[in-house]
Amino acid sequence: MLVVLFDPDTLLHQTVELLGSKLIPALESPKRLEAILKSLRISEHDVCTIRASSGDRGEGKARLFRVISESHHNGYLEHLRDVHDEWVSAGLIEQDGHVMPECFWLPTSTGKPMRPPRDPFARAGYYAFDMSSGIMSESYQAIIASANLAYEGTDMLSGFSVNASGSDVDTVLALCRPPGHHCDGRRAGGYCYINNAALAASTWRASHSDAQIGILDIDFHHGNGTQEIFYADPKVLYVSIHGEDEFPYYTGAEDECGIGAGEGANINFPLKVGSSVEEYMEKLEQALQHLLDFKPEFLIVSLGFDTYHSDPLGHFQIHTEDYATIAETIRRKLKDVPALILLEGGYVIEHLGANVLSFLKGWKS
Ligand code: Q9C
Ligand code: ZN
Repeated sequence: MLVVLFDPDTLLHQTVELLGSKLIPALESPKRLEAILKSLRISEHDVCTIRASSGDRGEGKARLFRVISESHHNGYLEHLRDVHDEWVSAGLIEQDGHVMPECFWLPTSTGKPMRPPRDPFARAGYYAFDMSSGIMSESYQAIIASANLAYEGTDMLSGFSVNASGSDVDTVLALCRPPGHHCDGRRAGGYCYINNAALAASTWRASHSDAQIGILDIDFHHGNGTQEIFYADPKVLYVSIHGEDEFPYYTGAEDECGIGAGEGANINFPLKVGSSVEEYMEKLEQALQHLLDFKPEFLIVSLGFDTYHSDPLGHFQIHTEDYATIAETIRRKLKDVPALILLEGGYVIEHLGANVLSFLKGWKS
């Protein structure tokens, strides 16, 4: 059985980004989720609404934060929570303003370690790597709601058993926003603030120690954050198919294979801009073979619809019906592996709903 998870608090985050030299409303907007929800409702697909912000204030929340802390720095999490208020108190912005970085941390020859500046204005550039990760008054609430969907979704799946003695939920689609795969645990970027995939992996491990976990990242962009977090980890296989030389520009090459004990557990498939669905499917088959050989007991799919042919931030020749083929191919190859599907990017609002429905149809076929 497949469950779709949604938290209305994820709609609260709405910020700006730098495009060229203009500050514009971020393409990663609440309208994306509204479009997806509308399509799901029209097709009478059940959507399960859960709220990070209600009820469970005690042990559940504490557990969520414990798991988030495994892959995210405490100073960074405090920054996400506090920086907007600090900027308002310092008179840098009004309540309805947006925190944006000015100067980023950069490596120097001094040998001095990275250290967060005390000044909250300066600090924005220490905890971010680009200007697509603004912070407004309700960002933090949405960021936690988004992360909580990954956390709760993983919990729902951890009771799954193939021989029907446990739960029959074998797939969860978590309608996360903001997305997660560009966040490396100490820097926001590419619309991402908490790495939802890393959080899901930590959540799974809390009840299945030593588990082999597979991550398939099929957002158009390379998931630099997820790669970074698991780069030395032999128990997590990260496999990504993404646009070559595209954002985030500095990662995603084929020769990035992992390090130390994690060598071999990181596989990148950069694909030329403008690639056809045939070229895409060829890479997908290879990616899935690697995942199958790894024998994961839990699969995380970072799913972006910015591979869509007319996406403003992506450049593959993929159409609505292709998402069914992609989903069916993943499911056929990795059947019986409980799967958490996390929404990442995808910016053509008018077609997002249809693309999600197509993916779900293929997954269930
Ligand atoms: N500023 C995801 O798809 N930069 N992130 C775009 C205009 C950010 C994409 C260029 C692209 C981020 C999750
Ligand atoms: Zn993307």
